[in-house]
Amino acid sequence: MDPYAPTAQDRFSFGLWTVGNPGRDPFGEPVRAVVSPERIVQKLSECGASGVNLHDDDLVPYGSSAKTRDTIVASFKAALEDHGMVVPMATTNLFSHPVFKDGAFTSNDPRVRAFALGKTMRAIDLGVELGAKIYVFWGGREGSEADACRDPRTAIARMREALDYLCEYVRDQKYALRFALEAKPNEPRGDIYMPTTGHMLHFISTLAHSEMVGVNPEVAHETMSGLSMAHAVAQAMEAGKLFHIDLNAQRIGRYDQDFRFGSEDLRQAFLVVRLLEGTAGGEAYTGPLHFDSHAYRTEDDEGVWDFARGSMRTYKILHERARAFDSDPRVLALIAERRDARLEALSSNYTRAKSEALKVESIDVGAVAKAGLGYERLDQLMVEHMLGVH
Ligand code: DIG
Ligand code: MN
Ligand code: MN
Repeated sequence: MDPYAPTAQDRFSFGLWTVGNPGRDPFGEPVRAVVSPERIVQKLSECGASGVNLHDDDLVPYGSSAKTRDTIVASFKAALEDHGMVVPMATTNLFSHPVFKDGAFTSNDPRVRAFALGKTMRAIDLGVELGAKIYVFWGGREGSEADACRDPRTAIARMREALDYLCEYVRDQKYALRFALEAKPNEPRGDIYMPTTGHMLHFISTLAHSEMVGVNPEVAHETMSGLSMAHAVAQAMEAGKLFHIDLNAQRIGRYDQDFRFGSEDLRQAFLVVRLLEGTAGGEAYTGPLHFDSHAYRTEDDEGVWDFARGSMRTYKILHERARAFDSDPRVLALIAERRDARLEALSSNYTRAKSEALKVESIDVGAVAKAGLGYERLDQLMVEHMLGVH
């Protein structure tokens, strides 16, 4: 039995747009045929994934009649049923149609903002109908090039107004749905508002129903900003706001590559899996593990499923390596927390007396400054565990 074969318990999911990506890019036409949603469901099930996600337009082409919509949805539901697949997450395409060329919720045109709200509510209805419990908002066009076009504060206020409105809609409809905001620094806009997970975490705190709203950090997007995905994930987890996650791979300073998970910065991938799975002792993430990525444009249909299988295998291999790393006595000794009950008591839960005592406390700073921390040994052990030496 392959120890790295994915199972339904792994909660792996892919968007219709990921394994259905036909290989079009800004400089070339599609290289692969369009794959039907039903075949995607079947093939993902065969690969061992358990979830399939969608934008509204991925399943129901924009402009379809109500009758066509219902026929498409019925066929998709049958495929989900036949192959034992679920829909953990849904989202809205608020970036392809030309009407969104200057944004959706942050557009200067109230007609666009109204249209975007209507389209999103219909897409929320579809997602809930398919069983989604998480709704992602990636504001791909919510940004600018000619920055004098609007005060960024107005953009933030419009985004807040839209999300508060949509939270009210979900509450009014009594949907069991939570929102996850996905940050990206740029592309397709010159700059995208609220460009990192950190920006989103603050923005969420300003919403009327912030308890319903979390984040969906993506490896590629934090990396594009030159930031640590592991730190973004950790801050989201610490805030109780990691509602979803987009796993892929990315080289800094490049366009949004959305490569196969683990195919670029393997250290970051290892550290992210270590956090998500809680192998170092922290609380684990129990939400969907979504691979928002696609096969290289060089690949044929079979290569697409190599991509999907590789994404999940790498995750499971890194999970096993993180478990081994965090149970290695040498590692445990090196990261054992130094304790000093007296100083810790003085340094927490402020009182006037504690402050006066700390101000005159004598610490042997020379000894502390001289002591080596053993991080070379620790990091070498991490690298060796990642390489499967131990
Ligand atoms: C891009 O990273 C975005 C869109 O693919 C989608 O809206 C979101 C959901 O994963 N990620
Ligand atoms: Mn991306
Ligand atoms: Mn994404």
